Amino acid sequence: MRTRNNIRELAIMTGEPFFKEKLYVGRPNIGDRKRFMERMEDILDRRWFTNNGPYVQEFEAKLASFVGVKHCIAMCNATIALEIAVRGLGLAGEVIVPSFTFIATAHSLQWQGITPVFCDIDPSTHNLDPVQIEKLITPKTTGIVGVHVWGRPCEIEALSRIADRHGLKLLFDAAHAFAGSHQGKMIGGFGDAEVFSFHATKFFNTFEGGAVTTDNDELARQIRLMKNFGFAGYDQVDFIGTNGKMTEVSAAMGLSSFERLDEFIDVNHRNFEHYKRELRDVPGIKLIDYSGPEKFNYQYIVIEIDEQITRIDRDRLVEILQAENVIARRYFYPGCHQMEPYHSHFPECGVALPHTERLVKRVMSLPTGTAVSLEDITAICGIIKLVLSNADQLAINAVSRA
Ligand code: T4K
Repeated sequence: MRTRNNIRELAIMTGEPFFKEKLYVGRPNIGDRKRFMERMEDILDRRWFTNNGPYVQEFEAKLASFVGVKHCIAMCNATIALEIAVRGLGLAGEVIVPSFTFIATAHSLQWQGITPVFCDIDPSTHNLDPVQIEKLITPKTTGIVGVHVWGRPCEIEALSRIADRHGLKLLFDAAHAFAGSHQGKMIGGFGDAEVFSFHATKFFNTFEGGAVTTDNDELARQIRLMKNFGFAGYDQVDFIGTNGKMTEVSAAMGLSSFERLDEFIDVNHRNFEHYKRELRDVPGIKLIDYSGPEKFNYQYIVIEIDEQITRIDRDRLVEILQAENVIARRYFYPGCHQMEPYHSHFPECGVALPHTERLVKRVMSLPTGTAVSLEDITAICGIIKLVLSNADQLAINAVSRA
């Protein structure tokens, strides 16, 4: 098998990129093409493209049953789904969220004039630290948005207890967590509602898409109206709404992907186990684990770099990998609190987020999914090991050299 044997061969030095084609985090998985194309023909024949069409209805029913909830409302993406869920739950004032998340979690609040109050994470789980949440509750707090980062569930019971004790709403951003479980129950059925993303880069995609799942009948009724401008009938608007509808084409992709769900998860799992084997004995590299009796989708391969041990920092490693066409990503650098408008609103906020600040400098995501083979993973890990065993020569990055 082809490998890198010498640092002189690295693309960052004198060599050509190891991979001719770029390997991405989030290369879309594609379900059964034939079934998708058949559905496309159907859509064209029926001339029903959006507005709660038959494929959207079928998609919602399949997902509700899979997740084990009464209601699944499909949407055009998870960001709009979050915004609508936030509005449907009546959140206002201040809402507690992690900073260690994709910016959409915070924006879905700020977009509606609600202040996201950033809470630190537990460094061992990368999820909200319940102990820190309690310290941030004020008379203005109306809710908590927990994020199941990398698809690993938040401390759901602890968050639920805090929400109950303080009369707060509890929403989960489950963008990463479709097909996962917690204590034997599928993610999607916790809190007041949960929101999934089916963006192209998610292991289960509808091109763009998302959904709110809930067991709350009244909330579901409102969310359904809100995602369709508030229309309750042809000429009747009941309250303010937006356009969050999923198209038939997206639902057709979702149904075709759903038929291949097990296969996508098996490939992700296989890739994860291979990364785990390859990186097992590499000092200073910790692979985020998915273990235990629960279901996971294994869609994020995330490593933490302990620079004290590796003697090379995360950014330099990303730079070296990207030169080899391994497009590793620094999710979620630099943390929402360091991005605008939040950085200007709360310039000192980082002081209260020591674990977030530390983690955003240490983590990177590596390519996986059906577009990545075991040989690719062996080669990626081979490059990482070569770099680490020559860290002293490679540690200085282009900026420092200049
Ligand atoms: N909450 C959380 C916790 C989230 O992580 C997200 C989204 C959301 C909410 C909001 O969900 P949506 O509104 O998007 O449904 C990506 C995704 O765009 C985003 O959906 C995702 N999280 C986030 C973690 O990652 P970017 O800005 O890194 O995407 P981008 O365009 O760089 O894509 C990543 C790589 O994937 C590219 O380098 C190339 C490859 N790619 C991408 C697309 C779109 C392809 O190969 N084919 C494609 O079609 O955010």
